[in-house]
Amino acid sequence: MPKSAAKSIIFARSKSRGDKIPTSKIELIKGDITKITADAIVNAANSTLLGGGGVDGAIHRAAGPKLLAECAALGGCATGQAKITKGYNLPARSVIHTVGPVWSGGNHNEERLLADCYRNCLALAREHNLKSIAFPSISTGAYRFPIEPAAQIALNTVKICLEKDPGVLERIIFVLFSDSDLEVYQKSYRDSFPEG
Ligand code: AR6
Repeated sequence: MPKSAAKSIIFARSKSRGDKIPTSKIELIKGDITKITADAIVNAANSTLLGGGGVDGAIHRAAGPKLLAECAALGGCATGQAKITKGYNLPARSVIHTVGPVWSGGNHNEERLLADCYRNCLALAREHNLKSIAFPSISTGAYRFPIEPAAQIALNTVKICLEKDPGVLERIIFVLFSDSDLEVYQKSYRDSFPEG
Protein backbone atom coordinates (compact mmCIF):
# COMPACT_ATOMS: atom_id res chain seq x y z
CA MET A 1 0.00 0.00 0.00
CA PRO A 2 1.43 3.41 -0.83
CA LYS A 3 2.27 5.67 2.07
CA SER A 4 1.67 8.90 0.26
CA ALA A 5 0.39 10.35 -2.95
CA ALA A 6 3.45 9.94 -5.08
CA LYS A 7 3.12 9.93 -8.80
CA SER A 8 1.02 12.10 -10.99
CA ILE A 9 0.08 9.77 -13.79
CA ILE A 10 -2.14 11.92 -15.89
CA PHE A 11 -2.14 15.65 -15.85
CA ALA A 12 -4.45 17.04 -18.44
CA ARG A 13 -6.65 19.92 -19.19
CA SER A 14 -10.35 19.85 -19.73
CA LYS A 15 -11.22 22.59 -22.14
CA SER A 16 -14.50 24.41 -22.22
CA ARG A 17 -16.03 26.19 -25.16
CA GLY A 18 -15.10 29.68 -26.23
CA ASP A 19 -11.90 31.71 -26.65
CA LYS A 20 -10.91 32.68 -23.16
CA ILE A 21 -10.82 29.19 -21.87
CA PRO A 22 -10.70 28.62 -18.15
CA THR A 23 -9.19 25.22 -17.55
CA SER A 24 -9.43 22.63 -14.86
CA LYS A 25 -6.69 20.14 -14.24
CA ILE A 26 -7.64 16.54 -13.63
CA GLU A 27 -5.06 14.31 -12.01
CA LEU A 28 -5.13 10.60 -11.40
CA ILE A 29 -2.71 9.46 -8.74
CA LYS A 30 -2.08 6.44 -6.58
CA GLY A 31 -1.92 7.32 -2.92
CA ASP A 32 -3.49 7.92 0.44
CA ILE A 33 -6.12 10.64 0.30
CA THR A 34 -5.46 11.65 3.91
CA LYS A 35 -2.07 12.99 2.79
CA ILE A 36 -3.46 15.22 0.07
CA THR A 37 -3.29 18.97 0.39
CA ALA A 38 -6.41 20.39 -1.23
CA ASP A 39 -9.29 22.67 -0.36
CA ALA A 40 -11.34 19.52 0.22
CA ILE A 41 -10.99 15.78 0.23
CA VAL A 42 -14.04 13.61 -0.23
CA ASN A 43 -14.94 10.90 2.26
CA ALA A 44 -16.77 7.75 1.13
CA ALA A 45 -18.87 7.65 4.27
CA ASN A 46 -21.96 5.77 5.41
CA SER A 47 -25.32 7.37 6.12
CA THR A 48 -24.61 7.82 9.85
CA LEU A 49 -21.53 9.96 9.13
CA LEU A 50 -20.12 8.49 12.32
CA GLY A 51 -17.08 6.82 10.80
CA GLY A 52 -16.34 3.32 9.60
CA GLY A 53 -13.60 1.38 7.85
CA GLY A 54 -11.76 1.97 4.58
CA VAL A 55 -11.16 5.53 3.53
CA ASP A 56 -13.72 6.75 6.09
CA GLY A 57 -11.73 5.23 8.96
CA ALA A 58 -8.46 6.59 7.59
CA ILE A 59 -9.89 10.12 7.28
CA HIS A 60 -11.29 10.11 10.82
CA ARG A 61 -8.02 8.78 12.25
CA ALA A 62 -5.98 11.41 10.46
CA ALA A 63 -8.38 14.30 11.16
CA GLY A 64 -8.76 13.57 14.87
CA PRO A 65 -11.79 13.41 17.19
CA LYS A 66 -13.10 16.88 16.40
CA LEU A 67 -14.17 15.61 13.00
CA LEU A 68 -16.41 12.99 14.57
CA ALA A 69 -17.90 15.62 16.88
CA GLU A 70 -18.77 17.86 13.94
CA CYS A 71 -20.15 14.90 11.96
CA ALA A 72 -22.32 13.83 14.89
CA ALA A 73 -24.13 17.15 14.73
CA LEU A 74 -24.98 16.78 11.03
CA GLY A 75 -27.81 14.29 11.44
CA GLY A 76 -26.53 11.78 8.92
CA CYS A 77 -26.59 11.93 5.14
CA ALA A 78 -28.72 10.17 2.53
CA THR A 79 -27.20 8.06 -0.22
CA GLY A 80 -26.05 10.26 -3.09
CA GLN A 81 -26.03 13.42 -0.96
CA ALA A 82 -23.03 15.28 0.50
CA LYS A 83 -22.20 17.35 3.58
CA ILE A 84 -19.14 19.43 4.38
CA THR A 85 -17.02 19.76 7.53
CA LYS A 86 -13.65 21.19 8.46
CA GLY A 87 -10.54 19.09 7.92
CA TYR A 88 -9.07 19.52 11.43
CA ASN A 89 -5.66 17.74 11.53
CA LEU A 90 -5.75 16.83 7.85
CA PRO A 91 -3.67 18.77 5.34
CA ALA A 92 -6.97 19.37 3.50
CA ARG A 93 -8.98 22.37 4.67
CA SER A 94 -12.37 20.63 4.42
CA VAL A 95 -13.89 17.19 4.12
CA ILE A 96 -16.90 16.61 1.93
CA HIS A 97 -18.69 13.50 3.16
CA THR A 98 -20.78 11.63 0.65
CA VAL A 99 -22.59 8.32 0.86
CA GLY A 100 -22.20 6.04 -2.12
CA PRO A 101 -24.70 3.34 -3.03
CA VAL A 102 -24.21 -0.23 -1.91
CA TRP A 103 -23.97 -2.38 -5.05
CA SER A 104 -26.98 -4.67 -5.16
CA GLY A 105 -26.71 -6.06 -8.68
CA GLY A 106 -27.14 -2.83 -10.62
CA ASN A 107 -30.93 -2.52 -10.73
CA HIS A 108 -31.36 -0.37 -7.68
CA ASN A 109 -30.41 3.04 -9.05
CA GLU A 110 -26.79 2.43 -8.11
CA GLU A 111 -25.40 4.24 -11.18
CA ARG A 112 -27.56 7.33 -10.73
CA LEU A 113 -26.83 7.49 -7.02
CA LEU A 114 -23.08 7.21 -7.61
CA ALA A 115 -23.25 10.04 -10.17
CA ASP A 116 -25.25 12.06 -7.61
CA CYS A 117 -22.36 11.67 -5.15
CA TYR A 118 -19.86 13.25 -7.55
CA ARG A 119 -22.33 15.95 -8.67
CA ASN A 120 -23.30 16.92 -5.14
CA CYS A 121 -19.68 17.01 -3.95
CA LEU A 122 -18.79 19.33 -6.81
CA ALA A 123 -21.86 21.49 -6.13
CA LEU A 124 -20.82 21.86 -2.48
CA ALA A 125 -17.27 22.70 -3.51
CA ARG A 126 -18.61 25.41 -5.82
CA GLU A 127 -20.93 26.77 -3.14
CA HIS A 128 -18.01 27.08 -0.73
CA ASN A 129 -15.75 28.59 -3.34
CA LEU A 130 -13.26 25.73 -3.17
CA LYS A 131 -10.73 25.47 -5.96
CA SER A 132 -9.31 21.99 -5.46
CA ILE A 133 -10.95 18.71 -4.51
CA ALA A 134 -9.67 15.14 -4.17
CA PHE A 135 -11.94 12.10 -4.60
CA PRO A 136 -11.41 8.49 -3.59
CA SER A 137 -13.10 5.78 -5.63
CA ILE A 138 -16.51 6.04 -3.96
CA SER A 139 -18.45 2.79 -3.35
CA THR A 140 -15.83 0.46 -4.86
CA GLY A 141 -14.56 -0.95 -1.55
CA ALA A 142 -16.92 -2.18 1.16
CA TYR A 143 -19.93 -1.15 -0.96
CA ARG A 144 -18.74 -3.46 -3.83
CA PHE A 145 -19.60 -1.24 -6.82
CA PRO A 146 -17.63 -2.74 -9.75
CA ILE A 147 -14.63 -0.57 -10.45
CA GLU A 148 -14.97 -0.22 -14.25
CA PRO A 149 -18.46 1.33 -14.34
CA ALA A 150 -17.66 3.28 -11.18
CA ALA A 151 -14.62 4.86 -12.84
CA GLN A 152 -16.64 5.72 -15.94
CA ILE A 153 -19.36 7.35 -13.85
CA ALA A 154 -16.80 9.29 -11.79
CA LEU A 155 -14.96 10.70 -14.79
CA ASN A 156 -18.02 11.34 -16.95
CA THR A 157 -19.89 13.11 -14.17
CA VAL A 158 -16.90 15.32 -13.41
CA LYS A 159 -16.52 16.06 -17.11
CA ILE A 160 -20.15 17.13 -17.44
CA CYS A 161 -19.89 19.35 -14.35
CA LEU A 162 -16.69 21.00 -15.61
CA GLU A 163 -18.27 21.67 -18.98
CA LYS A 164 -21.30 23.26 -17.34
CA ASP A 165 -19.22 25.40 -15.02
CA PRO A 166 -15.87 25.92 -16.67
CA GLY A 167 -13.00 27.22 -14.59
CA VAL A 168 -14.80 27.15 -11.25
CA LEU A 169 -12.70 24.28 -9.96
CA GLU A 170 -9.01 24.49 -10.77
CA ARG A 171 -7.88 21.04 -9.71
CA ILE A 172 -9.68 17.71 -9.40
CA ILE A 173 -7.61 14.82 -8.11
CA PHE A 174 -8.70 11.18 -8.15
CA VAL A 175 -6.73 9.33 -5.50
CA LEU A 176 -6.67 5.60 -6.18
CA PHE A 177 -5.46 3.15 -3.61
CA SER A 178 -4.00 0.42 -5.86
CA ASP A 179 -2.18 0.11 -9.16
CA SER A 180 -5.06 -1.86 -10.64
CA ASP A 181 -7.65 0.79 -9.67
CA LEU A 182 -5.38 3.46 -11.08
CA GLU A 183 -5.14 1.56 -14.38
CA VAL A 184 -8.92 1.29 -14.62
CA TYR A 185 -9.29 5.04 -14.01
CA GLN A 186 -6.58 5.80 -16.58
CA LYS A 187 -8.46 3.80 -19.19
CA SER A 188 -11.76 5.50 -18.33
CA TYR A 189 -9.99 8.83 -18.46
CA ARG A 190 -8.87 8.15 -22.02
CA ASP A 191 -12.47 7.23 -22.93
CA SER A 192 -13.99 10.30 -21.25
CA PHE A 193 -11.34 12.79 -22.39
CA PRO A 194 -10.17 11.47 -25.77
CA GLU A 195 -8.75 14.92 -26.56
CA GLY A 196 -6.32 14.42 -23.64
N1 AR6 B 1 -6.96 6.82 0.43
C1 AR6 B 1 -7.56 6.61 -0.78
N2 AR6 B 1 -8.38 5.58 -1.04
C2 AR6 B 1 -8.59 4.70 -0.05
C3 AR6 B 1 -8.02 4.85 1.25
C4 AR6 B 1 -7.17 5.96 1.46
N3 AR6 B 1 -6.59 6.18 2.63
N4 AR6 B 1 -8.45 3.80 2.01
C5 AR6 B 1 -9.25 3.03 1.24
N5 AR6 B 1 -9.33 3.57 0.00
P1 AR6 B 1 -14.30 2.14 0.98
P2 AR6 B 1 -17.06 2.44 0.04
C6 AR6 B 1 -10.07 3.09 -1.18
O1 AR6 B 1 -14.59 0.76 1.45
O2 AR6 B 1 -16.92 1.29 -0.88
C7 AR6 B 1 -16.75 2.51 5.21
O3 AR6 B 1 -16.74 1.62 6.29
C8 AR6 B 1 -10.50 1.65 -1.21
O4 AR6 B 1 -9.42 0.83 -1.60
O5 AR6 B 1 -13.48 3.01 1.85
O6 AR6 B 1 -17.74 3.68 -0.46
C9 AR6 B 1 -17.83 3.58 5.32
O7 AR6 B 1 -18.09 3.94 6.65
C10 AR6 B 1 -11.58 1.69 -2.27
O8 AR6 B 1 -10.99 1.69 -3.57
O9 AR6 B 1 -15.67 2.96 0.68
C11 AR6 B 1 -19.00 2.89 4.68
O10 AR6 B 1 -19.66 2.05 5.59
C12 AR6 B 1 -12.21 3.07 -2.06
O11 AR6 B 1 -11.30 3.79 -1.22
C13 AR6 B 1 -18.37 2.04 3.59
O12 AR6 B 1 -17.04 1.76 4.02
C14 AR6 B 1 -13.57 3.04 -1.40
O13 AR6 B 1 -13.61 1.98 -0.44
C15 AR6 B 1 -18.30 2.79 2.29
O14 AR6 B 1 -17.85 1.90 1.31
